[in-house]
Amino acid sequence: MRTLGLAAAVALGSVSGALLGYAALAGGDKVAFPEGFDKGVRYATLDRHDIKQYRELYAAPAAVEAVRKGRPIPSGAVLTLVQYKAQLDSAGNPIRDADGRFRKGDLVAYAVMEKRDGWGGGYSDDLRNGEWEYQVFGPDRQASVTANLTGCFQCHKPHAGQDFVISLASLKGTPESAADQSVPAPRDVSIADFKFGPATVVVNKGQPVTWHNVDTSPHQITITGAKPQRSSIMLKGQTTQLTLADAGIYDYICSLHPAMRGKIEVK
Ligand code: HEC
Ligand SMILES: [Cu+2]
Repeated sequence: MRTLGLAAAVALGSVSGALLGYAALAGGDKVAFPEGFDKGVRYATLDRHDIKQYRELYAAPAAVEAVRKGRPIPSGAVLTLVQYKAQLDSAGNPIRDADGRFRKGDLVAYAVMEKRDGWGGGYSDDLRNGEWEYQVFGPDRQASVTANLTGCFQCHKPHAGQDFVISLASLKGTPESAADQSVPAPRDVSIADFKFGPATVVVNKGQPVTWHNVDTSPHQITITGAKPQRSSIMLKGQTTQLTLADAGIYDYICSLHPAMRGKIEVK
């Protein structure tokens, strides 16, 4: 009985392996767990209100420096996005620390993207993300067997103009000293269920505000008042940024759904 079970498992394994190979989507197997990722630069820390997660993003100094200086991201770059549950209060709302940031709860997963010369050739043009491959690792640091890696390619694809990265791209043109803010000010807004979260975001002059649209509906940011500005339209999964040069409090709406309102405080 035992032997039979083992034989069946082996046979099943080889069948699914063959299927993956056929679909040419086994590219994630090229990505190994990024041992020592936390020795690199933590280039961003994010609160994701929409999914109640706290996230830390890491990369090697060379990749961060390349983006700062407007150079291409080098081959061999590995970006590690560590996802944690936010700690919740009894009402199910994220608990915040003194700086207004979410508190780190249980580790959920490591999402990794890695770029190497010659990678990516196996994908169709409508899916390919340059030379990047994606993988997800569980808290045990083993590759996930359930992750939808095609979804990674689809959602990062609209960011082709900035080599498929989103948070890392916002470092372009920033000085090195900005890297060391281990806990940068919250300046990321999620759009979920036709709401901006947080409703008020605080940034420094010249520091971009980033909106992530996780709704199925498109949205577009319009800053109203004396110095109007309008962002690009974000489809599901897309991100947009606006930068304000002067201190003040700015109201904004979604131009497609004007009942959606938010505020930006520029210091
Ligand atoms: C719904 C759209 C969406 C999907 C699907 C998605 N991502 Fe992302 N990804 C983002 C956004 C938005 C960011 C910016 C940071 C954030 O919001 O957490 C990001 C950032 C990243 C980063 C950090 C790079 C950077 O932008 O600086 C990595 C690594 C990453 N994603 C890996 C993955 C992997 C692996 C998958 C597939 C399992 C995946 N992503 C699927 C939207 C997506
Ligand atoms: Cu809208």
